Amino acid sequence: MYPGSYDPVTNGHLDVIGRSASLFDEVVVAVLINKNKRTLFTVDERMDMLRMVTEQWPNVRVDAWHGLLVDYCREHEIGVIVKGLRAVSDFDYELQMAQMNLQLSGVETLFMPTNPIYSFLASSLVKEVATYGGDVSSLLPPLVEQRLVQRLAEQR
Ligand code: COD
Repeated sequence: MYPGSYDPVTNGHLDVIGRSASLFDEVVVAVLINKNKRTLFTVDERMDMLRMVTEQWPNVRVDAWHGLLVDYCREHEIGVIVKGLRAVSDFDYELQMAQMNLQLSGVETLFMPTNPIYSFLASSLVKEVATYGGDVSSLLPPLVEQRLVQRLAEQR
């Protein structure tokens, strides 16, 4: 299970998905629905982009979930959550969640260190740069970049 907001999916996410796909028989990439968080793309749009950019990995499945992650894992008999770590700043919160999830359900969390070329990369930063017309083409799959530019233009 590799959960996230994926608003939108970036090359940093894809790097973790590809590496996970070579480690596990099956990888579920789940868009976690958080009603308190304003997103640029709907859940369906985020899932659609994820499906298209993960086509190359037949063992990757895309889904969405509202609620506790461990409940999804329990329902689908998933024993491992993968989280990407970019910097020490990610670690504090991720450690707390990993320990809570272990306590709640026995599901383990594996931390996958970011590929250094993507260590600065976050969906929120990409959106900010693109909003002001910056070039984000090296940070996103082409299809996602297209949709991001289009969505931002619609909002202007
Ligand atoms: N390189 C490597 N990893 C990256 C990169 C990058 N450049 N960018 C992001 N990542 C990792 C993130 O660290 C994260 O692991 C994952 O990719 C998804 O990133 P985002 O930004 O799309 O998603 P987040 O951080 O908003 O997602 C937070 C979750 C939804 C995963 C988290 O809140 C969660 O697990 N919620 C479930 C609800 C729940 O069970 N709550 C109780 C927890 S104890």
